[in-house]
Amino acid sequence: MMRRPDPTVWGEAAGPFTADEVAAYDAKGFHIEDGLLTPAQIQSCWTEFSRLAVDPHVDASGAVVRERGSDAVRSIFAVHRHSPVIDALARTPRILDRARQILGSEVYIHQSRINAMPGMVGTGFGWHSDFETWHAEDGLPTPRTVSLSIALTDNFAFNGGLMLMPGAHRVFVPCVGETPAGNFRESLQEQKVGVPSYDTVTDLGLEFGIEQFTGPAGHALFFDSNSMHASSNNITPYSRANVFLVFNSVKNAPDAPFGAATPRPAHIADRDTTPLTPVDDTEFV
Ligand code: 6CS
Ligand code: FE
Repeated sequence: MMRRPDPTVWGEAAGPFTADEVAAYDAKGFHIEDGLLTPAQIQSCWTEFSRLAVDPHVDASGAVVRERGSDAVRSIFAVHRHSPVIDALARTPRILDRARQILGSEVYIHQSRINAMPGMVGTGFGWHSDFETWHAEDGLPTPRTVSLSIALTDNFAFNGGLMLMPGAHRVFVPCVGETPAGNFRESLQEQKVGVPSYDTVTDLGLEFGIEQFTGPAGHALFFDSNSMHASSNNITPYSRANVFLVFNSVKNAPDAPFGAATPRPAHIADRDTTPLTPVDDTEFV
């Protein structure tokens, strides 16, 4: 394990976050924003999710990942490409300006997805840092990247809500093992390569503790790309779905992968670094 040499908050750009919120994000590696979306906006996103989940064109593009051994949808990728509603969502000032404020520059979308955690059958994600994968497999040079997870359904402590280790984003955990060709086909269902050992997770958990993102639909979690996080299986009848948008700094454009032979497909790791331009807040309803 090594101390992260890079900042978490890049500079002192102005934006919607208060100084206290920025300081807490810097220290913990995440921030929960209550009521980021209105009920009507949540409904718009949900309608898009329902539409994309059965769109044969989206399925044929490879963007739909299903639960292992089941037809249940686990994730739909590149939703900002497939849905004008999600595209506008990412560019609403209350979201875009927060990403710019943290990263201190213009930003673009490195990855977008809707993660579904269907009731009874949804399976979680083991402990990992996203940056590990985005560095090794996608070639992002530094963790100048912020993720946003917006709850489209209520997130309870018991339906697979995201757990994070506050402060662990300041530690980088290099993971053992080579990246097999086409690793993403397996890792998006269950990640086995690029994850820390049980001993490492135990050490980090004892040092930093665990907090969980819970709250009603519309609540949102901003978190650092090197945050250590995981989710449990959803064995409850209450399905959980979140929109997940990853903003990368245009000053952190992807290079060749640092630990894989070939970059992942564009629907998983977008290489178009054109800065996002804002939309009028009222355009996204
Ligand atoms: O592959 C990705 O980009 C994301 N998904 C997984 C399962 N692990 C790394 C990262 O969070
Ligand atoms: Fe993750």
